[in-house]
Amino acid sequence: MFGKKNTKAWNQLESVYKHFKDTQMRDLFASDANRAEKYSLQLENMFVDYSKNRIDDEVMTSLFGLARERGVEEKIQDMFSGKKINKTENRAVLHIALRNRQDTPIYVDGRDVMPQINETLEKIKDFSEKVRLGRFLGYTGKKLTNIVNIGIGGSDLGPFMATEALRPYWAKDIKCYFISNIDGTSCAEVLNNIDPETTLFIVASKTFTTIETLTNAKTCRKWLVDALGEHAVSKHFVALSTNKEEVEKFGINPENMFQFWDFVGGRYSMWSAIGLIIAIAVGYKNFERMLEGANAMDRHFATADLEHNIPVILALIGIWYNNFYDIHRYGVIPYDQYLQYLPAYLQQLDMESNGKTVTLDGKYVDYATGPVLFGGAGTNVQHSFFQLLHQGSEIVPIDFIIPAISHNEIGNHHQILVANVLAQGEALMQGKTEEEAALEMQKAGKSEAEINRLKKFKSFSGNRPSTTIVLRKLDPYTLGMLVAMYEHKVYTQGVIWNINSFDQFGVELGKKLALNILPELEGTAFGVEHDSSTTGLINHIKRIRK
Ligand code: G6Q
Repeated sequence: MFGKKNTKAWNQLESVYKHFKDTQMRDLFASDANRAEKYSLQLENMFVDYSKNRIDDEVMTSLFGLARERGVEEKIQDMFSGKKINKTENRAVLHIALRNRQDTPIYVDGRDVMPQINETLEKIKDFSEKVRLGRFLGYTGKKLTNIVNIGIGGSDLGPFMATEALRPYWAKDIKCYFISNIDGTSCAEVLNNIDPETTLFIVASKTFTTIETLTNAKTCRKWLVDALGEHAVSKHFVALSTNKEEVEKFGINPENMFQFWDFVGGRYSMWSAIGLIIAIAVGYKNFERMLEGANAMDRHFATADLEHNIPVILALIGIWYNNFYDIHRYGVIPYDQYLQYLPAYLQQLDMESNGKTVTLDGKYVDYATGPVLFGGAGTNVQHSFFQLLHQGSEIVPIDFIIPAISHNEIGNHHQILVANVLAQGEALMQGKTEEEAALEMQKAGKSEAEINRLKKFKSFSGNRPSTTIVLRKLDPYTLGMLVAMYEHKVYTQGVIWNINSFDQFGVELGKKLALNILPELEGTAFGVEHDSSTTGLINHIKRIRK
């Protein structure tokens, strides 16, 4: 049984931590001219510099020891061979099969899953091309140029993030919209701006039972039927789901349904039919390039030794902070406006996957698991929460992501952007001592008294970790690599923590309670027992709405 106390590698890391913990990265850089080269890796057009982390050879060797002890190598193979690693739901976890460009067979319960995956890909190709070329038209014969994805969680965040990330590749005449929130505003703000004759609704729901998605889809269906009549539905609605029965019940022709399977988790599903809107927006070829990029990362993850394995290394560095430095926060800052929704996407990927406290053996963990992840696009966030990153009492390890070439090389914008991301990493690592701050003020002609008054405020502790990921350019292939890298990082951490990264029971309780409260708000149920706060809030809101 895995518990931190009874593993050799964990104990080894604890003793390494004791003598290493106060080591300053500044000193490590000063004493080793090759540090950056040693702690960076290149995979195709992605370069990962992890040298600005609190690590040295002994730390890394001990971390690799932990990974080996925890069976990371075998567990990677288990995923790729279709084993049912989602043990609580007894499912295989095969997002890697969705982008298995080699088309090698992958068996689940003795059945190769590749033929059905390829069949759906063909269907996505065929349909996305027809829409783009105006061969699949709306009911009144007009081209479908407004594409609306209705979905939530894993059926929204991935396609939304990727579609936005690949905006430069959008067909000129196509506009994409996303309706996710049950808040009527989400529907209203889209429907107010589109024309039913030119709108295609994609209802994306693995289960086809999610209240938000079904309510939004019903509202959109009614809006369309009111404008064009019931017969128009089959020309304006398609469904992405595993649940044919519910799709039919909802009133979408099963011919307009794109299938996926229970071995694809919601937050891992943008590579499947859930990615249909991406394919329509950027074209099937580009969608395929995204799959190819992810596949390149998959092959790297499955075959590189741990010491050269990017997702594994990032996972281990995360473990080092989380479990030894007791740093349970983590930031992702893309310096690319097109990647502005990546942090929100990764928030789900990481926090829903590894926000668990029960091990695969059904015991409570005695160590920290998934960290709190947040982020936003640079340079904007430099002007908001970066103050805390530089001088706050919390240490927050950061992933910086920057493409070397921009899609919009206007004047020197991109050079300024690059200068900023590199400066942030440098500043976090180097910091500024009180003496350095004093010297600076002296040079600027400040008085002794003023220098003494201000030098603490103007000093930076430094030794704050970051990893810098440089992409050649944000294209579909590279986006695929990047996202797959994070998926595998999350899995590796889940393996080390001995938790199931692929279930999400934690989101169930609130959903159930909402179903209890709804009839009370609607006035069809009374006297349901709650705590006094919940009862008070229900009554307060009912009074206002009367
Ligand atoms: C993701 C989760 C969750 C799910 C949504 C939507 O891994 O399972 O975010 O994607 O709850 O579910 P449906 O696709 O079934 O509507």
